[in-house]
Amino acid sequence: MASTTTATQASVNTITDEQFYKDVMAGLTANPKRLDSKYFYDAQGDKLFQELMGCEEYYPTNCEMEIFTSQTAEICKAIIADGDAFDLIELGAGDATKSTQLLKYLIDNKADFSYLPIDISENVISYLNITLPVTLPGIKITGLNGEYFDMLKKAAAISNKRKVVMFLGSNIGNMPIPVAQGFCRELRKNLSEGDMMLIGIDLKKNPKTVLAAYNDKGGITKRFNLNLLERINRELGGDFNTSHFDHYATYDPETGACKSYLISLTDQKVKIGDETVSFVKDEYIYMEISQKYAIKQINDMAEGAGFKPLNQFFDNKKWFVDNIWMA
Ligand code: AVI
Repeated sequence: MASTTTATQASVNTITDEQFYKDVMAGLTANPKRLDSKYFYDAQGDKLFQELMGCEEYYPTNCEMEIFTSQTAEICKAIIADGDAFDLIELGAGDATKSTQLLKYLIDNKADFSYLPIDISENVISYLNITLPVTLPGIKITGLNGEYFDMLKKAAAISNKRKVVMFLGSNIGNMPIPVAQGFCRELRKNLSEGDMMLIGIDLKKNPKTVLAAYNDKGGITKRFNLNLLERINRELGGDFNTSHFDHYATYDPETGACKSYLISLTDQKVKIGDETVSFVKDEYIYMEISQKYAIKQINDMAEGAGFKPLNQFFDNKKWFVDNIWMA
C-alpha cells in the first residue's frame, strides 16, 4: 500500500489540452452546439463557483452545509459502521468545506481513516494537499487529480480498505438522468460489498426557487458560464468576445431539468486556434444541466445500480438530501 502524500507532493494532472481542444471542437461543430460543463473549473472558474456558493439565491450549498453541521454525528456514525479502518474518498472535492465538518468529527473521535479527495481541478487538489494538514492536524490525505473513475481505480490500487465514497453538492445533477444512472452502476462496479456512498442530491421544489439559483441577480452564474469561453480564449487560442453572448437558464418542474445556455447575440465568427466556428444570431450553446430529483427517483436510482438505500438526511426546508447507500 502506498503511503499518503505530503503537502508539498505534486498531483498528476490527467486532463490534457488536447482532450480539451477535441471536446470543445466536437461540441461547437455539433448541431445544436454544446460545451461540457466539466470544463467550467479552471482557476478562474473555481473562484467564480466559490462566489456562487456564497450568493443568496444559490441555496444547495447552504442546505447541504446545514445538514452536515446539524447532523454531523449521525452521518459520521453511519459511515464509521463497525469501526473498521476505511478510506473516505470524495469525488469532486472542491474546497472540502462541507466534508471538513465530517473530517473534523472523525479525527476528534479517533476514527481510523484516510481522506482521498478526487478533483478534475489541479488547483483544488494542490490547495487541499497544502491546507488540510494545517486546518486538520493528524489528517491522512492523498489528493488525486483527474477523472473520477480513473482516480477511483488508482485509489483501489493503493489501498484495499473499506471505501466510503462521497459525492456531494448535487454534482450528480450535472448529468442527464440516464447518464447519472449509468454513473451509479459504474460506481457500484468499482466498489465491493460493504462499501458505501454518501451522495448529496438537490430535490425538486418551487420552480422559482430553482430558477433564481441559476439566474442570480448579481450575474455570477452568467460570468461562470462565460468563463468557459474565456478559458477557450486563454488555453486554446480562441477569440470569443464574451459581450456577444448572453446567459439563459430554464427550469422544467415536470422533468426537474434545470438547463443553462449561452445565446449568441449576433451573427459572428469565432477563431479557435486554426479553426473558425460560425454562430447565427440567437443560436445557443447548451452549457449545463442541473437535474433536480424526487425522493422516489433517488431510491430507484440507488437500487437500479445495485445499492441499498440506508439513510437520508434532510435540511429543514427539505430542499436537499444526503443519502447513504450500501454496496
Ligand atoms: C457543481 N454543480 C452541482 C453546480 C450545480 O448546481 O449544478 C454547478 C453550478 N452551475 C451553476 N450554478 C452552479
